[in-house]
Amino acid sequence: MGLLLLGALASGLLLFAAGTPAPATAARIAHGTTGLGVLVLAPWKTVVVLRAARVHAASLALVGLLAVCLASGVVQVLGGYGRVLGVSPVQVHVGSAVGLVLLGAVHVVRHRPLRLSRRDASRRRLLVSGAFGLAAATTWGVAELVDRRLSRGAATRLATGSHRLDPADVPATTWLFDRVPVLDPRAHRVRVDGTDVDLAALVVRGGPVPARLDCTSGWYADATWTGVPLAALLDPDRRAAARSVVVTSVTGYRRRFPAEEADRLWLATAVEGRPLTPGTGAPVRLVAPGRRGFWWVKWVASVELDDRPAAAQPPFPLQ
Ligand SMILES: Nc1nc2c(c(=O)[nH]1)N[C@H]1C(S)=C(S)[C@@H](COP(=O)(O)O)O[C@H]1N2
Ligand SMILES: [Mo]
Repeated sequence: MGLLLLGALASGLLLFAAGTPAPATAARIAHGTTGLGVLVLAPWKTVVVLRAARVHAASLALVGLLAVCLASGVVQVLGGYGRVLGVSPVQVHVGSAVGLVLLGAVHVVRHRPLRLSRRDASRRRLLVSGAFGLAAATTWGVAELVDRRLSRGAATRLATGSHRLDPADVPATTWLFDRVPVLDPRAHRVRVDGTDVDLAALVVRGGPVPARLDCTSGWYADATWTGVPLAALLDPDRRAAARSVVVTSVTGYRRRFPAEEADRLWLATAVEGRPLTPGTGAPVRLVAPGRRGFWWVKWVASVELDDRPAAAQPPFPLQ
């Protein structure tokens, strides 16, 4: 059970980071398989917990969080995208998973994990575990096929698991704690490698950029943005000498990209022919096709070249 939970956690993190179909598919198969394994073992584990001589509050919380986490995962897959009281199933799923990680750490410290004995590693045990894994993977595959045949859900689901939304229905989304600022488009300047660029200059140079915004909260939308590639705004020699390019919002939210990606990143001022709204990043936001939504920095204040590698940042934003 512990190994399955660790597997589900690791594959869930990979699925959250994946922006392109191949890694997303691999992560989704692993997440679906380990998740199903946990789902099957959970009732049995719950009985073990409740039968214990002394039931700790922490154990009950663990069981409860696991139930919420599993249920919200199933709802995300089968139920399509929707929000209840402003939260989506994936947000509940990830929130309860974070809670599980914290409580799980306490649990491991309290009850020193049982040492793996010779018996645990016996051939028979390994065969049984292998067969269980195979059965979980097969069940996941069959469930996926059935869902694809029967429901409208799977047909519009991406490799990352996100459900399709019309660009007009996209909710203004922030990562964790960021707030929507309201900026004056005429006064706004973007500092690009030390030089101020005003909005009119960006609007004039903007071209159409069809791109898919795939948010980790469970939806995606295809839309055509109007934008200028970062590469067109940067000096080629300075860009060639830099290792990363950092895009920072007026709010302080920022993401760092490899410098050579600058021709695949756009500063956008409009979407579907209309200027951006405050919620969607007005007056200017980043469009980063092939990267998950949290890379698409809104309310861009600056674009800076830097010597540090693109990996010199937390894998997910903290703001
Ligand atoms: N400054 C800033 N930019 C941000 C975020 C944020 O919290 N702050 N959230 C990101 C996330 S998680 C997503 S999915 C997209 C959402 O863009 P939208 O609101 O236009 O749909 O913006 C990204 N850009
Ligand atoms: Mo997002």
